[in-house]
Order: sequence, then C-alpha cells, then structure tokens
Amino acid sequence: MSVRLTVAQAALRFLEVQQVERDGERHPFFTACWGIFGHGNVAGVGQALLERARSGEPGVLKYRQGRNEQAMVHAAVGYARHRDRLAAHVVTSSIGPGATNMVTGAALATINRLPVLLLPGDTFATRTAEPVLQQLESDSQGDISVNDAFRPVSAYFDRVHRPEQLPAALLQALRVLTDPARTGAVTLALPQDVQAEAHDWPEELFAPRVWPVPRPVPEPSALKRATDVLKSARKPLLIAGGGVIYSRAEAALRAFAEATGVPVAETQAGKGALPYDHPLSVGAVGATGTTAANQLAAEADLIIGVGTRYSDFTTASRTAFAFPGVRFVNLNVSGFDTAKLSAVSLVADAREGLLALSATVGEWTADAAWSGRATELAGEWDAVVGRAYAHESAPLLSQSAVIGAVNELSAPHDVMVCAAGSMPGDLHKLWRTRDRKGYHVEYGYSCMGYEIAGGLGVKLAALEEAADGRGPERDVYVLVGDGSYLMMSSELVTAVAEGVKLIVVLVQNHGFASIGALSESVGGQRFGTSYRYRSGLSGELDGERLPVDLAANAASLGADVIAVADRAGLHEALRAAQKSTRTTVIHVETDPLQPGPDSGSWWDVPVAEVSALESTRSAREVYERGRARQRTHLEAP
Ligand SMILES: Cc1ncc(C[n+]2csc(CCOP(=O)(O)OP(=O)(O)O)c2C)c(N)n1
Ligand SMILES: [Mg+2]
Repeated sequence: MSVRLTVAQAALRFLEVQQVERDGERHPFFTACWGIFGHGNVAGVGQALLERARSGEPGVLKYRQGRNEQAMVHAAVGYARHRDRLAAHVVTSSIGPGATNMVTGAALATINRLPVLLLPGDTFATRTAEPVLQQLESDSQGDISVNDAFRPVSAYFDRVHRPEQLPAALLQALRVLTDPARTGAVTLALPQDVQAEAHDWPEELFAPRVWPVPRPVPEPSALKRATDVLKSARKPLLIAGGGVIYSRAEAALRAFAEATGVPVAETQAGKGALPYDHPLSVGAVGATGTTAANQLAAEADLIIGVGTRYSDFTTASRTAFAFPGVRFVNLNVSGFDTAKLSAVSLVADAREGLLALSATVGEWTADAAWSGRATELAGEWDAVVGRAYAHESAPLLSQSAVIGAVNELSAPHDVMVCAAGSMPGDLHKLWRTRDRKGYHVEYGYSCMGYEIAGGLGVKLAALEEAADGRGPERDVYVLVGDGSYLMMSSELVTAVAEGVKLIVVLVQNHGFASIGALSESVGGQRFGTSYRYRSGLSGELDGERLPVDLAANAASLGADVIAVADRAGLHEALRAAQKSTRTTVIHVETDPLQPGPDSGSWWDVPVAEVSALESTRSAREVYERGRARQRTHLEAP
C-alpha cells in the first residue's frame, strides 16, 4: 500500500512517529516544530504543519512560532540539553536569510553535541524560475545555495532534490541525531518546489520506529589498560563533563568517587554532576575554575576525563595539568574525544564506563591525604564564594552579589541559564549547584543571544517533565547581560505568547564587562567595549552614557518588569517573580569594575607581538610568561 502525500507532509508524518529508547524507557523523539514562514516553506512545511494540526490525530508535532530563526534553534538546543539529548525539536525556515539565520544556531548545537533537526527551505530544484527571490547566484558553480553554509556546522547534511531521496535522508538524520557520539545539528535542505511535490510513499515509512540509544560498554583490553593506569596513580583528579549528565551517570560517578576517594572537578557542561557540597566535589576546573580544582589539577598525577571534550577553558589553555609525569585516562562515548591529550582511551558510555572501572579497581583508593586535601581546599573556596555573595559595594551591586542573591533565593531544582559575557565565568566558579539539571550555561559556543531563547527551551522541557511526573517543578532563571539582551531579546515575546514563565535577570553594566576586562589584560585599554556616544572631543566612543532603557524595552515586549537598585530590592523582586505566573524581567544595574574572585588561572589570548603602545608591550610580556607554561601532552600513554 502507498500513501500519496507531499514531501513536507511525508516528512512530518515520519518525524511524528520516531521514538527513542534508553534504559527501557521509550518516548517520542520529536515534540515540536518551530517555524518562521516565507515563500521557501509556507506552502510546503507550513502547509503540512497546518494540515497535521487540523487532522485531530494524536502525536502531531506542536507548531511553535519564533521571532528569529537563530533564536528558534537556541530554544531547540536548550530543550534537547534539558532532556539529556533524548528528545529534540525540528526547526523550519524559509530560504535565504531565514535559512542562514540558523547557521549560527547549527554551529552552537553541533559544538555542544546537542541534537536539533533543521529544515531550511532551498532554491528551486527545477530551476525553471531562477533566480528566485533571495537566491545566491554564482558564475562558477551551478548547484550551490546559501544552505551549503550548513555543511561544516552540521553533524549531518543532505539536500533532498527528489521525493525518492527523502526516506533515506530521514533515516540517516535519525541515526545521527540519536547517536550520543555523533549528535549535533542535522540539516535537511528542502527545495521549495520539492516540499510541495506529491509522491506515492510506501506505508511502512510512517509506521512507528524505535531508535535505541546505545550505552556502549568498554572493550576489555581498554578497560584493563585504564584500570592499570588508575591503580598506579596516587593523586588522581576526575573531570566531569557534559557526558556525565547526558548519560545520567551521576550516581555511578558518586559511587566511584566515594569508593576510591578520587576528587571530582567539573567543566561548564558537567557542572551539577555532583552537588556542590559533596565532600569530594572541588567545583569548576580550568580558566574559570576554583582555586581548589586548579590546585589539584596542577598536582594530579592522573586526570580522568569523563564525558569532556577538553576545551581550552577546561585545560586553562594547556597550563592546568602541571605535574611532570601527568597521565590521562579519557572515558567518552566518542573516540574523537578519548584520543585527546595522548590519553589512555576508554570508549564507552559514561555510566557504563564508571561502573566498569568501579568493579575493576577493586580495593584501590587514592591517597587518603589527597582526598582529605580536596575536601579542605573545596571548603576554603566555598568560604570565598560566601564572601563574594555577601560582597557589599555602593552605589551599585557587584555581579557576584547578584549571582549570590539568585542562588540563595532560588530552589534547588530551579535552573540557571546563561551563555556569554562575564557571567558564565563567574557562575562556573560561584554557582552552588544542587541538582543535576540546575545549571545550564551554554559555553561550547558561548553565543550572545542564547540566554532568553535557550531558557525558553529549557522551560518547555521542564514543564513537560513536571506534567509527565518525570521531574520536579522548576523555575528557570535566565541571567543575561545588556550586550546579549540587545543582540537577541526577541523570544521574550514568544515566552509571553506561549504563557511560558521565565525569570530573566538583566544585568545592565552599559557594555561588555567581560571583553572590557579581557581587553585591559591584553593591553587593549577597554577600546570599543562600552556603550557610549561618540565624543565630539576625542572622536571615539567615549562620550556620555547612552539613554538606553532596557527595562522599558522589556516591558514593551509584554514582560512584567521590576527595576531594582540594591540588594533588598533584588530580593523583593525575586520573590515577586517566583510568585508570579508570568515572565518577569528584573533589571539590575551593576558595577562592571567589581570583578568576581580570581582563581589565578590562565587563558590563551595572543597579544600583539609589536606595538607602539606601552600597555600592549607590557601585556605581551605577561602573555609570554603564560605561554611558557603551556604543555603539549604528547607523551605516549
Ligand atoms: C554572538 C557573539 N558575538 C560576540 C561574542 C564575543 N563576546 C563575548 S562576551 C561579549 C560581551 C557581552 O556583553 P554583555 O552581554 O553585556 O555581558 P558582560 O560582558 O557585560 O557581562 C562579547 C562581545 C560572543 N560571545 N557572541
Ligand atoms: Mg554588559
């Protein structure tokens, strides 16, 4: 039997019935389709969404309307991350700018290894009426379109020129999206004429299909090698990355740490793998790390990286692991990551790998003094955090005090969402995470503009898990800087339209506190990092402050807004926002020159080697001292 449908109708019918299964739990993989329509998708995917919505059938993908294509991808990514990659959203766009607006989102998804299915419209397959509005023409290549820009940023890319190609493309899309070692943005470019074209599809295409999400176990000889290295170590440090959380390996991690006394440090994506007050939790590691984790990282004779990609922030640009004979064991579902830093490779699911290691190490433990020192150093850092939370500054609050107020007034299950600016670093060091899903900072791409849209996706996932009884009620707190807010606050409107509650804390410091401080440290004198009028005197952007009123802006988008000036006002606003059922934006002005506590770590940002400016020359000297500490970690394991 065959079913006659358009390509777009068939694609949606297929996507609706895809399921995933892990640990015996089975559920639909796709739960919604975001879309902004134009001539490249309105009559294809748009028509199909309408027809499915009106069908009255169960399991139809819910249409969600975004305000910006990039933001829709951010929302989808936030959703997939909160769902531990076991569920995802589809995003449809028109051709041309609608499509290329999604390229940044695709890169963000792929770099963070988070699944999202992108369906950009594409130019006519028939080419009869070309160039269609928004078509890129080339005088040297006849078959390109702007969608080729998705290729390097997609975990899988295909362009469906003919209906017959669709089933194979869909199967490959699902293979990649549901594979924890490969997942990321999957892009299926759909020419606008092909979307609307009818075809007779085999009925089996629309039968429910289950994609098992594998938990690969370690290969025995690899497990033996890793165990031997571990047993020969005295001062090991485990670095928990996002893979620990996606694998739901927290209990296995805790059991491993408690049985062996191995201290646990966390990357941005791995923060929350252990609660902050666990005796073996030493918090953030690397360039935005705690003094506790970084001290241990510098002395450790073995680093056990679990589910981490070892970004330059995690390794402090390869200066964090200073012990001369330091070795690495990398446990990761992806062999691409286990090969890093000349490690002993243990390709496996994080949970399965930790359980296996726990079994093979037997009675072995780390030096008791080492484990005890970890607890002591973590306690010292926690006192630093306490002081940062209580930090008094006038007339404006410090950012640390704002973070402290949100942490202390939020509930353990609530989620902190952030992405770019000075807050991710401060949050990594200072946020006291009490729940495995309580910390959601997008730091693979650290994309300004992710915050509100990503938070919306997180809240959609949290609402679903609470409704299904799979998770607790969670408030979602979005911390967003004024720079990020100006770049992309559009999804506040979507949150209002959908009746989805966010608590947005908008930190106004009139420009880029992060890049301002970075600029100063590289001898750049904060050039171009604050928002000011062009001065008639200097000709530079160092005139008066701009009369920008972001509180009024947020109110104009339909959010409730509370502007606060001090700690008591912030506390009152947070309590009001918690009680409200609506999205609230709390506008707080902070002092950009009150930095959070420093952990003395280093990040490689090359400074000009020659300069007429004294500030740059002296920064270069400091830079060269940092670079001299960089290690290659090329010793064979
Ligand atoms: C899309 C994008 N453009 C540029 C950057 C580089 N960048 C990182 S932080 C930052 C400034 C962020 O300003 P704001 O949101 O006000 O945060 P603050 O630094 O003041 O904390 C910039 C420009 C980025 N991460 N993302
Ligand atoms: Mg700012």
